[in-house]
Amino acid sequence: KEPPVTVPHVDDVHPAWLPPEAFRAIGARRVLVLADGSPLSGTVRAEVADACARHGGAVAAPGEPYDLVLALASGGSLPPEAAALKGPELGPEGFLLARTGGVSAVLADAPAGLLYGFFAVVRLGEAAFEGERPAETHRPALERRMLDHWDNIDVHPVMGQVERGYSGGSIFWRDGVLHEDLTRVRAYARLLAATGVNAVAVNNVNVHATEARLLTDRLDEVAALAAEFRPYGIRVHLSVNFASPIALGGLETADPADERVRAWWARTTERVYAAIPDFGGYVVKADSEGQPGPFAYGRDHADGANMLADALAPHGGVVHWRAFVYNHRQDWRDRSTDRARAAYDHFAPLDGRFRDNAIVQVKYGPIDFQTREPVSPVIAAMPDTRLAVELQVTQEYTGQQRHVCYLAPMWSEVLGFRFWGEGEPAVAEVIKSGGLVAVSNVGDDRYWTGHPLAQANLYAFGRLAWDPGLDPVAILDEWIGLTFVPGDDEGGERLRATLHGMMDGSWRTYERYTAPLGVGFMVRPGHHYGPDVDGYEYTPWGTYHFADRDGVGVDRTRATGTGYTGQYPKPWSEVYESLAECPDELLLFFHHVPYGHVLHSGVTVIQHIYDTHFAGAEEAAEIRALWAKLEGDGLVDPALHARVRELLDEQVRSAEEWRDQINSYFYRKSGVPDARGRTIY
Ligand code: GCW
Repeated sequence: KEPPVTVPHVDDVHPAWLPPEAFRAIGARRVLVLADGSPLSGTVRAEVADACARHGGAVAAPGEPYDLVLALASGGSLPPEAAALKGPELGPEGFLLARTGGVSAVLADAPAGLLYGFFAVVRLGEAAFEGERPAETHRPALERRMLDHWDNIDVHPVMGQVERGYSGGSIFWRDGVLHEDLTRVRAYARLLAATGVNAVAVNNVNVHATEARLLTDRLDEVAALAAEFRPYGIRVHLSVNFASPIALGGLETADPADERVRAWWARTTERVYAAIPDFGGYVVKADSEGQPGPFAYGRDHADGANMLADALAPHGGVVHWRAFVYNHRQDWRDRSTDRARAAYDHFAPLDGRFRDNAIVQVKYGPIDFQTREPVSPVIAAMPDTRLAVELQVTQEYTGQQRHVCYLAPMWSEVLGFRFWGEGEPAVAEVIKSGGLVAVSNVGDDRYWTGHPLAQANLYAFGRLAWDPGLDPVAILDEWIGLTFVPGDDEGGERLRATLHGMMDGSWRTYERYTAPLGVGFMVRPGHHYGPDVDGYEYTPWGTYHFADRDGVGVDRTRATGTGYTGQYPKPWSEVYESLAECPDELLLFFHHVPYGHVLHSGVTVIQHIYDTHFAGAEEAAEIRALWAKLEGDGLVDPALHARVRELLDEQVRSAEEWRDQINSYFYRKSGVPDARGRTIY
């Protein structure tokens, strides 16, 4: 039997969007919980008790009066407010929320729904206890809402402990062992549950020697982490190395068709489930950037994924098989190879061949988490496959948590993109059964995410995965309310307005001062921070811009280029193919154009480059100025204010560096001066 849940509170760590004050509305009231003996119900009871103990309310005993009731619909003697709500099926995670006759009610079919309903009331705060509220049904749009950690146990000589991590070390491991005190992991699980996340993969998809052993002799560490996530409804997944049968099993092959290999995976997986009965499954990066995979044995990715799916199926697990497969050793002289084509070319022909419990996990764009990419055509090409889309909450290419860059507007565009045109399904509908995955931005930093404002990206990811239709600005407003608890007075209004002013448009600001018009990259090779226009131009990585004295951009048309536009269904295959119709923001992703080419906006490409780079750097300075005005007025914690101020100095410096390098580069290539005569070097 599980020990009773205690609500985790960690000293010296920022509470993110769950500060004690966020629980005031609930905690100051009388709350009745009618649930079962499950661990998740225990969590709901513990949360209610914790909030009430802190804010002077009370856990109501049956028969006592109450202001809020949280009830399982299956419960025998429902009070009238809850009984009246009974009706639609809510599913394993859904809930109903209503308020009638002075009582607020949450009704759920299962304990997870009750937990999500509890956090919905937390989000509403006082509003949950005002007036009347007609019954609203809430169900997650996507079955699995998952964060992938790129954490290593050891500190990798090049990538550090957390690959592409900008928030310190891992919250799971330190000095080669699991953290002794895992309260922080529990607190993380709680934060995630409050956004709706229900799955976490704990280790890097580049599975090095030490981390490979999490599957076998270090499995107890995964079990210990699962025990922290479980009380908040989150299942743990593990990244595994495709060659494990060789490295860990003593076999000489990892061929998915070899019976000994299949038997090894079956046995190993059985042991995993013996230790972690609710284990989620495996995540695999195969035949990608040096990771082993099925190609070595003349097999394809369906063969590889299905082998693991078969090992997991008897236990109800899934394999997330990543579609990020491309040749990272291409010859830059070879114009016929286009990295953007790779995932589709490898995976689209395999549609229909994947098992039901194999999920193909596709990065949102065809290249690699750039600030602006078209949506990956793989998502439209595999109707008979469960697909998950992968986003990057960690800001590898979007400012590395030194720049303010609120990414929800971009994610919302991706999720709302309609491959088959207006009136046809959006991406969010295509991935219903596969889910949404993102690389986490969390580390052992005091603020969890390095940049305190980068917490908003983590929060927004969970909220969008639950409901892709939410408005990113409204999500941000919710996050501000929970995190900073601004009052209804002038100060509170000012704080809210300042954060919106800094963050609402910050993704577009970042886009303006970095690589122009969807061409991508132009970052320093290796660490990927800051500008280096030609850094990747003559490398094997397949990320080129092809700028010369006459023009810039990648010709991906069917007519004269790599043919990538042909991977889209209509209307987009035509829209992207057409120089006249291609949206400005993606022009250089699809076309190579002369500098004098006139955009829909009416300016030439070269003038657009100058204008946006001057504007972007200016906007970065405005963001800093907004924050500076809050200094010393007591609206935000001084330590948090100082951390953000320092980072904003770096953002402004970096934005100016981007502006000057990009502008100088294109001025020198093209010889075309800025129409407005501003300083270019
Ligand atoms: O964006 C790239 C990163 C790699 C990462 C890879 C991937 C985990 O630069 O660090 O490796 O993508 O997604 O597999």
